[in-house]
Amino acid sequence: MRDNSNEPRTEIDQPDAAADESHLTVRRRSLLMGGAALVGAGSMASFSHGALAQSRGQSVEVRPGDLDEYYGFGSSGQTGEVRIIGIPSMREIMRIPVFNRDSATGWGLTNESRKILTEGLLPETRKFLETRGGSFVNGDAHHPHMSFTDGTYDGRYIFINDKANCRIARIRADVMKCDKIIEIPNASDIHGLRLQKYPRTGYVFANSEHIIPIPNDGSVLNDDKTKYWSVYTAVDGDTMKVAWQVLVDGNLDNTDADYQGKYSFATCYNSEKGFVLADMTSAEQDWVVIFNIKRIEDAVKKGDYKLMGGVPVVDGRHGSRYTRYVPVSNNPHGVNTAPDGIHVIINGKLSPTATVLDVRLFDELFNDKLKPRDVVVAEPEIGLGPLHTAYDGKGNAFTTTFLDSQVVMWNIDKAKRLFKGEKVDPIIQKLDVHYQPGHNHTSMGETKEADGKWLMSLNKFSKDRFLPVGPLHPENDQLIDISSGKMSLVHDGPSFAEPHDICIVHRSKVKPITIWRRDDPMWEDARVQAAKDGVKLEEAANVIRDGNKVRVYMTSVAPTYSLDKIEVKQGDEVTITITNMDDVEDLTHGFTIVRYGVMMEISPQQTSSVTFIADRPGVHWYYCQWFCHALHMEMSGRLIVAPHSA
Ligand code: K7E
Ligand code: CUA
Ligand code: CA
Repeated sequence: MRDNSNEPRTEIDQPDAAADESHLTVRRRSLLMGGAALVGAGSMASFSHGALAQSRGQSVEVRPGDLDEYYGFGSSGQTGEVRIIGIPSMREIMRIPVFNRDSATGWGLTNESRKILTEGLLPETRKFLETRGGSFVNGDAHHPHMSFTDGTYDGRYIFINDKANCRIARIRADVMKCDKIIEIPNASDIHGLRLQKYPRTGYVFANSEHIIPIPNDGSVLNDDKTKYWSVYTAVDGDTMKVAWQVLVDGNLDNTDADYQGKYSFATCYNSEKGFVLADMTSAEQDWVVIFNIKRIEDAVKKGDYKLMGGVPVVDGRHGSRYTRYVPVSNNPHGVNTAPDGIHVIINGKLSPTATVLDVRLFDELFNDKLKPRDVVVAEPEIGLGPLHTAYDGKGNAFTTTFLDSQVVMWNIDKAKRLFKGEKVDPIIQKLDVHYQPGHNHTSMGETKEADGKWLMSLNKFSKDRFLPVGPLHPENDQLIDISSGKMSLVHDGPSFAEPHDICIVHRSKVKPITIWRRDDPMWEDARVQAAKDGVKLEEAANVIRDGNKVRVYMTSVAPTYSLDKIEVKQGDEVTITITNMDDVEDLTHGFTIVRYGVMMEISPQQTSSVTFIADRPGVHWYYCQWFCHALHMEMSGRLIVAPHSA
């Protein structure tokens, strides 16, 4: 049945209280709100008042004191951070600075964060940044994904790419802080990023989107496309080192992996190797490249690779044993593996179709028993501009159509039957979204535990959906209830530039700690230096002079620092290391030095440090910028910098 209605559902069903024990909080609420309130709620008007946004027993409302059922780990595009969104409330709970700078926490200023931001840079980049503050200050974060074990989220890490500066970052899910960032060699624009799902992550797969000369050292400056390449990268998620790369024909856009640990795949929109739009779209077809992980690993073991930029690069161009190229309609974009572990859907972008591959046929494809197009099992027409597909775990797919501004719900099995010639319509429903969606994502939908409850549509334009705020508009993240087997729009949420992708993780998978462990590796350098200085971080109140280097150690216990005065000389290189000895949940202190550009977070039991040149003489107050105590305003001290002449 086709349903082109744009309206949210208006009929209200009584919740199905017996359905799922694990979601009792939400369901009890629904029951409580049920009866009286909902009887009169069968109108559009009631729907737009969030309090009654209710459908088939799923409430979008999370009442005061209640918690969301899902974590959304969302990218922020050109903002360069990761955001944690509560779902279904759509409240932004936390921001995790990654590729950006952050004033609140001192990300990019503290020694701990500077180490993470710089240690994984390539030598030539480090040199380039020497006169630019040592690290990039921008990033373009697209694809956040939580690590997997056995096909589902395991709560260890979240990985994310930086398209702008070719990096991949890892976030620890126990403390929700970034702990590693590496730059990928031989690449331009690390874009698509997805993780090995089985047996575990394992590999972080990432695409170099734009073709470039390798090495890109100035020796090739012309338009000779035979000198320009893209590489597919597998990073070891445990060591955060490049395991191997594969040289491919064409370019690479998005990627995903299977549920068997055998294959990964990537879309190519520039098989033409064009340098301008007209050339990039000139071919009738581009392709999806399939990577045979086992064969590539064997090649690396046997030495069938070239060392380029310090990493092994396997030749995966046409004719290689390591890859297969499956032609699909011109300029595809997203590639998404279904939770059934069988189907992989390529989204057509320029073509109104989605192409469905069956991973069970890939063995025979690699043994040359099948031709590339033989692994295509359906190619339904979806609408204009299909970009990304999400799943409900019940055999249905949800594809965003950028040009139509819709999410299209369709049935994979029916699409296969149609492909075989049967007269069936795979389209179930088309829902207008506001406006121009990129990614969409379902709850647990990129795991084998897809639960078919919520769908988020990450829309690129918001136009008239929010109060006007000037020429720059927010994006619009919309929440759609899919629990009834139909889509109904339940929430609009503005977001700052620019969510591309989100993974929606059930809260049972994530177990963050609330107080740092004193033996955390994050401040290992501070620990080592303190030991050399004979200082105990936990009891510190020391100023140690070492030539023109001054190392200051103190603790914070609300509402005081262990030192209320620090005396140094103009020109000294000062390192201030503070350990927060409060071990009360939520008791974060800060440290800010006035007119010195110094500010950092020190959460319970954390050690943070910052190094700066004390080149401004005078009296400079330092204070705690994180409200911590009734006497928080008084939590301060003076940095006294004696001028050269004194
Ligand atoms: Cu479609 Cu970078 Cu995943 Cu944006 S990408 S939409
Ligand atoms: Cu310590 Cu505010
Ligand atoms: Ca093309």
